[in-house]
Formats: sequence, structure tokens, C-alpha cells
Amino acid sequence: MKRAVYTGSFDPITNGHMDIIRRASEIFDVLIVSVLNNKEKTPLFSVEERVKILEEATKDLPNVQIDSFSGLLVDYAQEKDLHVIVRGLRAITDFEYELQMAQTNRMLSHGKIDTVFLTTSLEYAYLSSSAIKQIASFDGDITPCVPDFVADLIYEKYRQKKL
Ligand code: COD
Repeated sequence: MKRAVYTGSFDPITNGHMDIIRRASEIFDVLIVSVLNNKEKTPLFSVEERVKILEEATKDLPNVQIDSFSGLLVDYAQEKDLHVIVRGLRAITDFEYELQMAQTNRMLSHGKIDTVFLTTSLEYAYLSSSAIKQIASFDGDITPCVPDFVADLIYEKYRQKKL
């Protein structure tokens, strides 16, 4: 059985992430989507909220499981017996960072964990979580960028922040 893990901050999940999740779920028998619990950052959504959002967004994909992790990705992957990391590539600007991370993870896992890259679908190439947060904070239209229920949750977060 081919199992893989797609990791990220997913703060918030975008249609670009969803596209990678759908496509990876067609390639692998089981896809674990795992949210990094990064205590150094102040996210828009807590890890618990992001896990719930991902569960809702992927409920029609039976071979996708949602989880979270902290610490080194390779330690988490080895603990879960996962040997393939899925990552998305949007542009050359992603490439350098992603290549360095893939090579570091291969070194740290003594060659046991490889990274597979899926290139973005062109219609999502411009999408990033940080751009979406910026647009929403100025009441711009994010509905083409994220699932509808996620757009409502993001607007609500910014409404609360402004109170
Ligand atoms: N289209 C396609 N792919 C996309 C799009 C899009 N529109 N937007 C984002 N993606 C891809 C990104 O390129 C990335 O591959 C993935 O989706 C997740 O993106 P983000 O931005 O939500 O998450 P990142 O990149 O911040 O996640 C980084 C990790 C959490 C994976 C990383 O920091 C990590 O593994 N940390 C653990 C510590 C560790 O092990 N460090 C050592 C390795 S260097």
C-alpha cells in the first residue's frame, strides 16, 4: 500500500492546496495531510481549527486522513511509517526552498524519505495563504481562492479582529 504525507501550514487552506490534495489522493492509496504546529508563529487559525477545516474540505476524499505534527517532519514521518512527502510547486521561487527542504529531509532520514513534487494547476499558480489573508483583511474578494465555507471563516476572523 502506497502511503504519503502532504505537510504544510495550511493557514488557511487554499484552492491550490486542495488541488494538490485531490491529485495526490489519486496517486497514493492513503494520503495523510498534516498541519505543522509551529509555536513560533501566530497563525490566523489554531492548529485545531485548521485540522477541522481540512477534515470538512476533504470529507469527499475517502483515502485522505488529517493530522497535525510538531518537531522535525522526518521524525513524524518515520513514526507514522511514511516514506513519501508530497509538496506543491508554484514557481521557480518555490523551487529553491523546496529543493533545500527535500534534500535536508533525505539527509536527516538517511535516504529513507523522498519528496514528490506536484506542479500547481495553472489557475492556482498565483495563490498563497499569505495573499489571501492580506486580501481578506482589507475586505477584498477571496471567494475564487478558497472553498466557500473557508472564505466565511476567514472573513469572520477578521471581523472579530476589528471589534
Ligand atoms: N499550488 C500548488 N501548491 C501550493 C500552492 C498552490 N497555489 N500553495 C501552496 N502550495 C504548496 C507549497 O509549495 C507547499 O509545498 C505546500 O503547498 C504547503 O504550503 P504551506 O505554505 O501551507 O506550508 P509551508 O510551506 O509553510 O510548510 C512548511 C513545513 C511545515 C512543511 C515545513 O516548515 C516543515 O516541515 N517544518 C517542520 C520542521 C522540519 O522538519 N524542518 C527540517 C526541514 S528543512
